[in-house]
Amino acid sequence: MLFRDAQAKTIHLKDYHAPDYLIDKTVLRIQLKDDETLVTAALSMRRAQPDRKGGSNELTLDGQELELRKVSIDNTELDPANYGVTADSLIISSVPDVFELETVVATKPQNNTSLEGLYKSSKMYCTQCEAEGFRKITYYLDRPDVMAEFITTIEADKKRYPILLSNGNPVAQGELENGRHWATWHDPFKKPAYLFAMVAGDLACIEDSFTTMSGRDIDLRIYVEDKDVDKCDHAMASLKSAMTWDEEVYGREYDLELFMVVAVDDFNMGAMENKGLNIFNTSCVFAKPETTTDAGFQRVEAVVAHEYFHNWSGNRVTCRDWFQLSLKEGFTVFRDAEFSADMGSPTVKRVEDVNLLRTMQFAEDGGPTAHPVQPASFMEISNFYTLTIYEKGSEIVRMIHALLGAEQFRAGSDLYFERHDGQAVTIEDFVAAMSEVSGREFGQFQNWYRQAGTPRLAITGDYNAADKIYRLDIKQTCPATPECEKKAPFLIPLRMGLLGSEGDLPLFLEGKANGETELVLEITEGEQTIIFEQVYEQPVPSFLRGFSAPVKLDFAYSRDDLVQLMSRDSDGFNRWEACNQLALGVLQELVSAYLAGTELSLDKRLIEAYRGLLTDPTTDKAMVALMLNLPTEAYLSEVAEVIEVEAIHQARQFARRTLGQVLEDEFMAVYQANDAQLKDQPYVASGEQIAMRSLKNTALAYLTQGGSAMALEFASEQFQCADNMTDSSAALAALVNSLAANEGGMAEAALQDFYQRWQDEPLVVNLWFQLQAWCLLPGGLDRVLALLEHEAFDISNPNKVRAVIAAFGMGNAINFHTADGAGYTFLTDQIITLNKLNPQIASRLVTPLTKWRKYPPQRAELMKAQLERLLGEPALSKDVYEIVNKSLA
Ligand code: B3K
Ligand code: ZN
Repeated sequence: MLFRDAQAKTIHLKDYHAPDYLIDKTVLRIQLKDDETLVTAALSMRRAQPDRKGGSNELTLDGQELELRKVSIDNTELDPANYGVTADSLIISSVPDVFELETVVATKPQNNTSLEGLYKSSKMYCTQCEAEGFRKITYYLDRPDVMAEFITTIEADKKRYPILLSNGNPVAQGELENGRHWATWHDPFKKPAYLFAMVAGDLACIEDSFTTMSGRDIDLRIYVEDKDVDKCDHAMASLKSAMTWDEEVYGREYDLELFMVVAVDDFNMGAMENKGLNIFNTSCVFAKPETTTDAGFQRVEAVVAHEYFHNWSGNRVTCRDWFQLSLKEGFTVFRDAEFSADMGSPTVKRVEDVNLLRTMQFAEDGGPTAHPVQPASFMEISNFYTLTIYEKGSEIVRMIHALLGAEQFRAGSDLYFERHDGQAVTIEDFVAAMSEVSGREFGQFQNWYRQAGTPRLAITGDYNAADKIYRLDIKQTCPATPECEKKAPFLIPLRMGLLGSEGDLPLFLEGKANGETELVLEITEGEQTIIFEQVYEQPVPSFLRGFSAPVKLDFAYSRDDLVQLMSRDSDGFNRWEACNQLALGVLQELVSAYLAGTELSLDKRLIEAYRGLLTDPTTDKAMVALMLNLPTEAYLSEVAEVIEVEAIHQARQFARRTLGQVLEDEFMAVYQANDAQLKDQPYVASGEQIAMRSLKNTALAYLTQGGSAMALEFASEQFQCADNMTDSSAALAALVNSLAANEGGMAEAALQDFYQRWQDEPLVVNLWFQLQAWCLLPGGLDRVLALLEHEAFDISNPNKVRAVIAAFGMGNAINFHTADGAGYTFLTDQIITLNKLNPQIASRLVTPLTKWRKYPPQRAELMKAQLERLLGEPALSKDVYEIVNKSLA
């Protein structure tokens, strides 16, 4: 048999055509053995349009890295003359209209380091098939619009693999000779191959049950290694909350008798929504106060919910092709965000999501890998599990929700699920359902799906006191992106209000009396003027409330306006945003001063605003903690024309230090008050406690940055006495980033202590790796090189790669972007190693280099040279090739 490398070719949405053949039923027998795994696939197939005249009878099945042992049609083995095998297909020259195809292939999951298809994670077998991994298990029509009923039998050694799982319901099991056993599973819901899953291992399980709204009892099981059973309660509780929420908010009930989650150590992303058998990265299942931070608890809740919600938005109604990926991902992210908002604080959740979007997705949208939410082409679909598909996709669904209102949106979602249940559909089908229930036309709105780039709204306001008129001139633009030079205007829902001295003013749009204090303007033109009448005082406008559209907005606020909005806007998100804008302006001013070589001085208005936050007991603690977080270096880089790494870093550090010093008493008081209050209560990951811990640890970070000796004592005492990982890791991070604590040996001692204590908990060791990779003190690359040599580091485990290599490349600019380019060479070395082991992970690591054009010439050249070095690598995976190639184009 001949193996060639699969060709890197571009696939276009416009070339989509429906499948020529369909698979009604897929019967799999998977025999797991130490040397090789045999997969027998019996597929009941038929021609999709039997009446169509002409056309060939040739059948092409997808398959990669498979060793074909046998192929037969209707029980007759085929002569090799009648089929051919390439690196990524099996071609049978002629097949009947209706037939049974049987193939037997051998694979070696024990050598599969790509973590795609069937592979081993520690001692267990597991699978990851989305998007195109099933073709590494057997020859198949591996595309989401081919949906089949699956019957799966797994056979393995009983002692080492007592648990055998697949999608659907268990139907039979039995013993075999030589200590082997088997189990058969049946999934009655037709599904694409990407939702297939199987697991074999020695697993313990925690069990619970859920009664659905129609009174059906569902068995819930979480399978983990025996040592981890004490870490699953939060995931189980989250699952039950998600099931209840989806019934209440979307009227969606679970459909099988059993819902299973399996946690594995080695996983390329967070989790996977396989029908009835979700497979999770342990990092998104395990949660225990001693080992998991508050952020970890929240992530588990969100990811468990996200995967569960896919049962409807993704599984029951799936994607026609991978250009429609955001159909399921954007919608499901929107669903999980609303769920998390309902479980905790909606404003906090919104601020967190908008921060991610504006920092990471806007950067993606402005760089060489920018792509529309419905891309027009791709080379490797794994590269399209992006912030654009997920986060911007969710923002688009949120805008539809805003335009329709909750009730019509629900009617639209009901229609969508009902009309397309059991089908593989498109983004247009989703929008059509929303359009139909509302009578709204979505023509222009769909530009959001088809055009990449972040639109910009430039607004000027003019108040005419004599006529009591406030006039807004709004201009929208969108920069060119690789796929499109000139953009058609977007429909931008701009939720807004006008703030007067006594609060929100009633709004009277020209010609229309309404008097509401908030409205959603629909911006549809390149240039648009809005006139408000009966405005009796000069207002301060509050735009984009709740961040009503994923755009950049320019309005020349004075710092005093921002201080006003920060304390008085009726919209919680915009109160945070005003603080964020105030801090951003101050930091940008410091960056300019640093570049000009002038002395840095911090605007008193920011200091006073922060003092107000720290001393006002009425402001929500979670909000205070959020507002005290200065815009990150990553965000400052995103909004900069040219990224001046050192200036950005020094400006921000200066602000942190100064605030820590000037407000030492206030930070101290906040630290002590919250610490004392928390000490009286047992740990719970509740919104209230999370806010207190976050506020207290933010205060601690400012204090240690400010150089307070007392703060180091607090940090050290907190590190030793904490009963939860949030406090313990925050204290450790404060020590690790403190020059004084490093010089005194305190930081090193704490690091050793921490490792000794947690070395048997891989996820905690990852936190330990990450906070060292993030350490901002000089010498970052040497520290990271040492971490790679550490006994606990393992480059074949994606979580470890993320904790060390990605954390350094994406979260430690000052150490990564040293002027000699050593960080770039280091990252490229790692990408080259990973390109062979795990192309998906390798490709993600290229991200920081893709932004090379935004850096000053010297650094840009060094980054570019490393991209060119990658391009010259022999045997570059499609994954890495596509990103590097686009970055250099
Ligand atoms: N659908 C999966 C992601 C699969 C990624 C494949 N490379 C997880 C999720 O979004 O729910
Ligand atoms: Zn998803």
